[in-house]
Amino acid sequence: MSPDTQRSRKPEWTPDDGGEAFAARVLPGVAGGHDGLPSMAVDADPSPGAPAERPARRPLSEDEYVNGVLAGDRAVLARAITLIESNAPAHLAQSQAVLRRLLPHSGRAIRLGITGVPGAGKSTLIETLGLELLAAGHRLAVLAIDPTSSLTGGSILGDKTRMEELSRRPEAFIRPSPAGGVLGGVARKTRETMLVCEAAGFDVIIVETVGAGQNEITVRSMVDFFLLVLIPGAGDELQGIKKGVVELADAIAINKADGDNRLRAEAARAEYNRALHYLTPAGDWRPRAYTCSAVSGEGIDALWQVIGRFRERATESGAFEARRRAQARDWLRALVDEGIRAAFYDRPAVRAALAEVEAAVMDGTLPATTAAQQLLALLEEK
Ligand SMILES: Nc1nc2c(ncn2[C@@H]2O[C@H](COP(=O)(O)OP(=O)(O)OP(=O)(O)O)[C@@H](O)[C@H]2O)c(=O)[nH]1
Ligand SMILES: [Mg+2]
Repeated sequence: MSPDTQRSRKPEWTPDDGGEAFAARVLPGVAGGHDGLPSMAVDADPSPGAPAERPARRPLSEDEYVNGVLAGDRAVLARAITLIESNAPAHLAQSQAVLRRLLPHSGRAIRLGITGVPGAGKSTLIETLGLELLAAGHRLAVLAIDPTSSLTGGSILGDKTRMEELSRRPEAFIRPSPAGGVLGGVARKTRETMLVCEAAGFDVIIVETVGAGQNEITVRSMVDFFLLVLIPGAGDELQGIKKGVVELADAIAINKADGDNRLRAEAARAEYNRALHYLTPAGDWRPRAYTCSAVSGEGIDALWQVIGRFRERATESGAFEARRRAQARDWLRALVDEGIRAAFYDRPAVRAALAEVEAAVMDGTLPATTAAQQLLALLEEK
């Protein structure tokens, strides 16, 4: 395989007639071999070079997906995620059937969301924390939502190199979420991927997202604990952090608290603690700011302990389960909303009238409220 095709290739499961219905491309992980072992990067089929032993494109049956995932078979897990990521209607039916059977086996992991501006050190922090977690016997899945990759083309690969050691470990699974398509699509795929990873036995799931507006809210809606990673010495404005995002956080990590940065990190921590103090906590959990260094590892263990305390307390109070139940309900409603909207705009009568009504509103000849009423009245039409 040439280096180029190795960098980005269609998922191995892609059917020949799948065309561009597949938003995802599979990137291989960091090449293995440093220790003489094959690469453990597993979002790609581990045997792409061995078609003789394993027919590469044989579609898997529903049973094969379910049993493979439950057995923790990484190749099947990767293919199940590829199935979930497919935008083809036929694949949706199969992925939903698989998911339905896996659902009873999901839910046992702690789900962490990690957000922060580009370069805050999220991936480095995940690498450091992740290696500690593996040492403690956990199994970790990292799902990276990368909204910028369709523009830069390289961010995901960068992420994988920053989680270099983690991506080589068999107890870890790193999977970039496809950036293409609508946000709702990313949300569905990430959420369902998370469930499948849980069914495969991963007991810690981390969703990494770049702080860029809507993403945080989407990730917040699918995780138990939301960690905001900031760096010292930059104001909120500079860090591109929307005011509301601080309010979503269950904890703030001031990263890069090392070398010359230590004092500034301490000052930032104090400042954020003051800010957090004025926010009304949602339950009995009071978010606080901490300093850490993803590079030296200082403070990372303490962060994990904070997460552990949160889980313990929220489980005891029932808030943990209540949050998950509310998330599931909200997700259902969001899907229904999306479906209604799509069905509405798809109606022939709406399609016929829309441009003209919109033009009238833009020209200022028709009030928007009246226009909306006119369009919605088309729902009555057969
Ligand atoms: N000094 C210092 N540098 C760090 C620390 N954590 C990360 N870095 C460096 O900061 C840069 C960005 O780190 P990443 O982990 O890639 O940051 P990120 O938030 O994942 O970035 P994106 O995924 O691009 O949004 C890298 O050069 C890291 O080596 C830290 O604790 N201390
Ligand atoms: Mg990153």
